[in-house]
Parts: sequence; C-alpha cells; structure tokens
Amino acid sequence: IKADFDEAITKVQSKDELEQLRINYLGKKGIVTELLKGLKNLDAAEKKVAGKEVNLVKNSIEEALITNGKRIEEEALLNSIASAEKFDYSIPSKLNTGSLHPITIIQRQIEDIFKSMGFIIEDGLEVQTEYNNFEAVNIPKHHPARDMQDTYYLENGQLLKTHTSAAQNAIMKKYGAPKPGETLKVLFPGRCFRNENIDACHENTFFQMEGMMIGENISISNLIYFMKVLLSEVFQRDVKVRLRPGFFPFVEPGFELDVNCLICGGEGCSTCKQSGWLELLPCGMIHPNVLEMGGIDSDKYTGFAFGLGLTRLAMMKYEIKDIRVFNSANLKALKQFSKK
Ligand code: FA5
Repeated sequence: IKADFDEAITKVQSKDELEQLRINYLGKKGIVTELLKGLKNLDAAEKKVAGKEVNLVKNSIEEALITNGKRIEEEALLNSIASAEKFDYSIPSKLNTGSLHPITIIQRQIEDIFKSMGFIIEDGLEVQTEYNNFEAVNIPKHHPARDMQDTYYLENGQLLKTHTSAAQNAIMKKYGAPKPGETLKVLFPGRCFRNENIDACHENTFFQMEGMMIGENISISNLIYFMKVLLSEVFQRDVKVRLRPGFFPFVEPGFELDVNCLICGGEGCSTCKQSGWLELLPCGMIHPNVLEMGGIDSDKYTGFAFGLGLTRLAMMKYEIKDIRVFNSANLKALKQFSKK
C-alpha cells in the first residue's frame, strides 16, 4: 500500500489531485481507513501487530500529504511570478523613470529661442574630414592655429571634430546664398573632442552650439543683438559679460565673449581658474575666405558666426562647479535639473 501511495504522490501536480489522493487513502472509505476498520475482526495478538503496521503507514501517508502540499504551493507561486514576468505588462513598475541630461535641457531651450527667431537647426557629423574641420574654415595645413585644438586623428586620416565650425562649409553648400532680401540663419549644436588636460572646466568631450547668419547687410550690431538675446533668455537675469578681441582664422574681426563666473560671483574660484571670468561665446564676422569656400560671394554677402561653449553654459546656468559631472554616471547629480 505504501509503495503504491509513494508512486502516486510523485505524480500529483495540484491541490485538487492531492485532496483526491487523501480521500483515496484516508477518506471515510479510503484504503487505510478500511484496513483500520478490518482490525476489529482480528484476534488480540494479530490486532496488536497489524494495528501497529497500519498506523505506521497511516502516519507516513499523513506526513507525505503535508510536505507535498507545501511543494505544490511553492511551485504554484513560482509559476505565477514567472508568468507575470513574462506576460503581464500592466503591473505598475517600481523602477525609477529617466530624466533629461542637463546639456539636453539647455540645448533644447536654446534651440527653441533661436527657432522662434527664424533659425534652422542642423546636425553636424562627429567624424569629419580635415578639410571640413580645418581647411574650409581658413586653417590651412601647418597653420599654427591647429595647435589651439589638440586633435584626435583616426587611422583612416579623418578626425573627431574639434569644434562645431566643422559643419559651416557643408551647411553653406547645402543652402547656398540667401535670396535677395532674405537671410540664412542656422544653428548647429554638436559634440566636440579635444585631447585636453582635464580640469574643472576642460573636458576631452564637450558640447558646443554654433550659430551662423548670412545676408546682404549683416553687421556686428546683428551679432551683438543675437548674443544679448541668447544670454538674457538663458539666464533670465542680468549677467555681466565682457567683449574683447579674439583671434580665430575663420572670423574677421573676432571676439571673445566672456561671462562673469556665476559660481563665485567673479571673486575667483577653481572653476574660472581664479580669474572671475569664463570664456563662453567666441564669435565674429565670417571671414571672406570661408564664405568663398562655401560657395557664397563675399563681395555681396557678409555674416556672423558664434561658437557657444554649451557645456560651460550649462555649468553656469546650473551652478555646477566641475565639468566632469556631465560625463560621469552620477545620476543623483544629473537628475536634479529636470525640474529646474
Ligand atoms: C572654437 O571652437 C571656435 N570654433 C568658436 C567660434 C565659432 C569662434 C565661430 C568664432 C566663430 P574655442 O576653441 O574657444 O573656439 O571654443 C569655443 C568654446 O567652447 C569655448 O569658449 C569654451 O566655452 C568651449 N570649450 C572649448 N574647449 C573646451 C573644453 N575642453 N571643455 C569644455 N568646453 C570647451
């Protein structure tokens, strides 16, 4: 009897089957119950021996019913978890939701400002030819200005773009000179790479945002107007800036527009290398050679360009003291700006 029972119980898969097995053996008319009932027909000596045997079987069946009951419950639980994981997408998630990177937030904000002023947004390639990155912006081979931007060259002779200006030539060729009375206004953000010594305000990977406006009568006053709008819209408060002459082969005249360091209020700190100022927005009037290489008649057209240090702007806007936070995986630091 015990051997039959042991075989049967290994096949049991559900609570109902287990209950049926219990009834078959221990129920009112169960096999073991009938045996117990039959004991009364035996004489005293036989009853003693057989009674002991039957009770042992009965106890071991009861024990097996309990342990198998637990096994079946556990299996049912595991199955329900597994099937929920596979199929039930409606169970609310306890995972944290993502957030926008502070650079993305500020990039989109500036794109919106410039779009509202009629600018087109373009995307530049990260891997560029030497021609686009240097020659086309008036930095010929062996020109000392190439040393200003320590470049990562690829094995195939191309390079990782060192500045967003690398897209100027392709954009001029794509749109051509504007129609009479119109202007070409383009904004092109992008990631740049330089083999820099890294410190609180220099990374080897950082973002710039370049802007360009070309037309028949574009002058420095247009340039200054757009720079002022940009800064007042982004900071929503007065920030001290200074304009000084700056040299870039692709502009003439060229300027450096520095912003008073908002981390220390201009007092001097490690972010601004104790100077109180941060180089943020170099700009100038597009050099005639650059217009010509882009297929635009430099006798007829003029234009301005600026190369905003987007990562540095985000530092000032969100008062982030160290540029390395942006490329870190420190989500606690990076997530907090989403709601600002
Ligand atoms: C340029 O890259 C020029 N192409 C900008 C330009 C465009 C000038 C159009 C005139 C007309 P510069 O190397 O200074 O210039 O870089 C521009 C800005 O990018 C800097 O002011 C700074 O804010 C930011 N920048 C430069 N190097 C780094 C770096 N390693 N880490 C973080 N930001 C940087």
